[in-house]
Amino acid sequence: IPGVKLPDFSQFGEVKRRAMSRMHSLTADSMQRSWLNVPHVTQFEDADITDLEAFRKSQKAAGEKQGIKITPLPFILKACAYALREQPVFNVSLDMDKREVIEKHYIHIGIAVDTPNGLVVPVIRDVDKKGIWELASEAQDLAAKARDKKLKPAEMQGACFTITSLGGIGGTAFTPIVNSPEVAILGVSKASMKPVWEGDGFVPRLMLPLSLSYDHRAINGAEAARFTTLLKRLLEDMRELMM
Ligand code: CAO
Repeated sequence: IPGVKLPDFSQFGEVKRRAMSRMHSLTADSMQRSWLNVPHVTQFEDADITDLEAFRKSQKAAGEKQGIKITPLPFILKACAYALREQPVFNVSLDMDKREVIEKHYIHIGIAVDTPNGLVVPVIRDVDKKGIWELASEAQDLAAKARDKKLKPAEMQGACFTITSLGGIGGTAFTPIVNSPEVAILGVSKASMKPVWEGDGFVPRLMLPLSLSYDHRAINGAEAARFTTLLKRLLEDMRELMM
């Protein structure tokens, strides 16, 4: 592709050049690789997490006793693991050279962590086999390690799917870039109170915006809509996860 030609910026004002960090450089390459190789589509959904949030808040004190901060993230991890199991077409990679689909029979999920040095994606292994406390604790430990630059390479490898949550920051929706060779990524934005029609009137409900970007070579729009619909159902009523 044609490169972007840089003008001499100093003709417009004062400038300073600095070297990219290694992490910045690697992230830039991998973003461009995914963006150019993967035909992206993003599917949006809002999940009503009013009940889930009430439950989460009721568990906060119990979490503090164990030194675990419980956020919506472990619940979203659990719901994604269930959805990946239900819809295995999301748990594949494509080998386009051999025209093969590689199915994965494990569920490891990456979580994007914002650090002062850039974006890092540690991986939680076997999410389907872990409970909410374990997932909350592991996410918290991995995020802390990421921020302290203490992650080992193996802790950043092997993800089947990624969750990128900007929910603690803000925004109503975004279109994440698939972390190729994975074929889908879930973006989570900040939950907010919205009026929801309930048959005879509007009621205030806490709505969580979800943005699922996927590789359209591996996944069709109908499958993506089924995936986000399932995630919505699970986040609105987690009882299905216990069955
Ligand atoms: N809606 C509303 N509030 C939310 C929320 C959401 N979707 N998600 C988290 N929150 C709340 C949490 O509950 C917490 O509030 P309380 O202390 O009152 O419970 C607060 O926001 C901060 O949460 P957090 O960000 O510390 O924790 P987390 O588990 O939600 O996220 C992590 C952890 C590591 C994903 C996050 O810190 C992070 O780094 N996010 C950025 C990821 C990123 O940069 N993505 C972009 C990648 S592409 O450039």
